Parts: sequence; structure tokens; C-alpha cells
Amino acid sequence: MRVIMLVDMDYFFAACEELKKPELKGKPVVVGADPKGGNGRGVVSTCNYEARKYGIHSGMPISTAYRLKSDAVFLPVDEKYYYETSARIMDILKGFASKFEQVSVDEAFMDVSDKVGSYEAALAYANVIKDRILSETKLPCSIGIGTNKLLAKTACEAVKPNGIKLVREEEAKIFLAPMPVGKLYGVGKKTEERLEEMGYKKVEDLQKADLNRLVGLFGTFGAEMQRHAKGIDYDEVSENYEVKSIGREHTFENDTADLDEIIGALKASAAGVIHDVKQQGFSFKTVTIKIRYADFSEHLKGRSLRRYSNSLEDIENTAIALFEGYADKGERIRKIGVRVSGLLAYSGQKKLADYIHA
Ligand code: TTP
Ligand code: MG
Ligand code: MG
Repeated sequence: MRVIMLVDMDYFFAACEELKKPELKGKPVVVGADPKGGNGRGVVSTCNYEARKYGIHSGMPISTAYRLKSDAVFLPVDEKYYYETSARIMDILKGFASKFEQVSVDEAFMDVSDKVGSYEAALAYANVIKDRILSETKLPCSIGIGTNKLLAKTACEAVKPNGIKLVREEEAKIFLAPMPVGKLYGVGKKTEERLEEMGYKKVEDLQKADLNRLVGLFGTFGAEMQRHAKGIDYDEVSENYEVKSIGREHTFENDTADLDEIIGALKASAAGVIHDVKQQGFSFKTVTIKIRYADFSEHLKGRSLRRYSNSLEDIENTAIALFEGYADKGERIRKIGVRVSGLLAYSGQKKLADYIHA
């Protein structure tokens, strides 16, 4: 049987702050922009569960958070510390997985099918993982378990914080049925609104929906949504992200909207990427840029070339074109990166199949 886990750290940035300063424990802690006595701009990155009791949440304007609880502890984002902590966590998790896919700073999918042969064994294994993370980092996490990524992710969200939840295949439909459609894996804000307009409010409504109507409205995505609503998801945990792409990133000393500075950073990253590409004997098909704005939101934009390439010029030109075409110019940027994927080992036949991008 296939067994997938999703591990997600609880209130991650705020939990890291509590680790640094244990005296914060039990108090409402908000990490994000400077509230400046209620006049601050910018948003909440995250907050601990004490602060969530007052209605504060990620993405909320910091001024609103201040209005809700002005005597909460407000802290700036210490990105470097969180990413170092994240790397330690991911290293521990990797050791437990046959296939591993990190999906964000505090979250990863693990395929553990080879490690456990039953649901009971999966639960026991999740307990071991959770205990190991806690004993080595002193940080709490939640783990969702299912026969696919969708169920693992949804189970994790349902059990947060500090929990483990298993959804068996035969329970999936009932588990998902009462959720609002917006909770369904892969459904964003726009799709949610559209679904609601069409009368699909709960996942249950999607389960029962006429497939032809859904496909008429949303194309093949409509069919996928109905599969998801029923708890069916064929997506594999995609391993070897590191091998399948080569990237470099640059974090600015101070968040910046200066175009010369940003283009300079893109070029420097491209130079680093081409160095690694050549050293490892690859050519590439796709160039992607990643922009992290000052509010920590991230944007990825990629473009495939017509042919495989290993030239610096192709990386630079594509990266700059992507930036100029898609970036929210004027917004301050914290970090920018360039990545190439669709790699082909052009020198010889070594493990060719391992490197071709799925
Ligand atoms: P999440 O895992 O979404 O949230 P969380 O870990 O803070 O809380 P939960 O217990 O619900 O999992 O995000 C991980 C980190 O990413 C979070 O600690 C801070 C950062 N982040 C932002 O900076 N802005 C955002 O809008 C979100 C959602 C997260
Ligand atoms: Mg989290
Ligand atoms: Mg997360």
C-alpha cells in the first residue's frame, strides 16, 4: 500500500522565536512587519496560537493585528535563523523517507510506503518522527497520513497544532465531504468563488456534481477537482528536486525595489548557475526565477527554451525577460533567485533517466 505523510511545523516562525527566547512561551507572539504603534505597513508573517485566539493570522495587515491585541509581543522576521532551523528539520525528515519533497520552509511530503506495511505501523512511525523532531529541535509539528498527498495534507491541516492524523482510504469521502470547497487541495481563491457561484459550496457538492458540467465549466481541472473531492490523487512525491534543477539565490542586504540592483543580482545568480551546470555536465531546457517580496510572498515564473542549452546568455536573457514581464515592479524584494531545470546529462549516458525532468 502507498503511505504518504505531510509534516508541517506548527506556527513555525513564532515557534522559532519562542525557542530563542523561552520567556515568550504562553504570551501572544506576532512575527512580521513593525506595527509602529498601529501605523505600521506590511503584514503578519505568522503568530503563535495564543495570538490566534484574538483573531490574528498570517497575511493580515500588521495594523489590524495591533488593533486586535496591542500588547502582544511583536517581533521582526529573522529569516536567516528560520531557514537554518528549517534545514536541520529537513535533514532529519529525509532520513525517515524513501521519497522526500520539501514544499515550503516548514513542510515536506514523505513517501514511507517502503517503511511501513499497515496503517497501524504508519501511525507508530509518525509518532517516532514527531518525537525525533521535538527532541532534536524542541519544535512541535503536525503530521497527516494518507494513501496520497491530498489526504496527507488535508489530514495535517485538520489536526493542527501538535497532532497526528491518519485518514484511511475508505474514510476519505466522509472526511472531506463537510469541508468548504476552498479547503480542497489545489483550489485557490478565484476557483473557490467560481465554484460557489455555480452552487458548489461544500466538497460534498463536488463529489455529487455532474462530471460533464464540471468539465464544461473548468475543463480537465474540473475532472481533477472531482477526483480530489473523492479523495483520489495520483500525484507522486517527487524526489531529487536538487538533482533535477540547479539554482542560486541572492538575498539583499536591505529589501529593495532598485532595478539595477535587482538585475545585477539576477546576473550574479545566473553566473553561479552556469558554473554548476557546466561543472556537473548538464544542459537545461527551462529557466525559472523566484522572487520573494518583503512580505515573504513568493512568485515563481518559468519559461522553456526551444532547445537544450548550456549558455550563460540564455539564462540571463530569459531571467531578465521573466522579471521584466512578470514582476510586481515597485514592490520591495527581499530575495531573488534563478534556477534551471529539465536537465540533460549531455556528457555521456550517466544515469540519464535520473536527470530528465518529469
Ligand atoms: P505555515 O505552515 O502556513 O504556517 P505556520 O507554520 O506559521 O502555522 P501552522 O501551525 O498553521 O502551520 O507557514 C510557515 C511559515 O511561513 C510561517 O511560520 C511564516 C511564513 N509565512 C509567511 O511569512 N506569510 C504567510 O502568509 C504564510 C502563510 C506563512
Ligand atoms: Mg506550519
Ligand atoms: Mg507550512
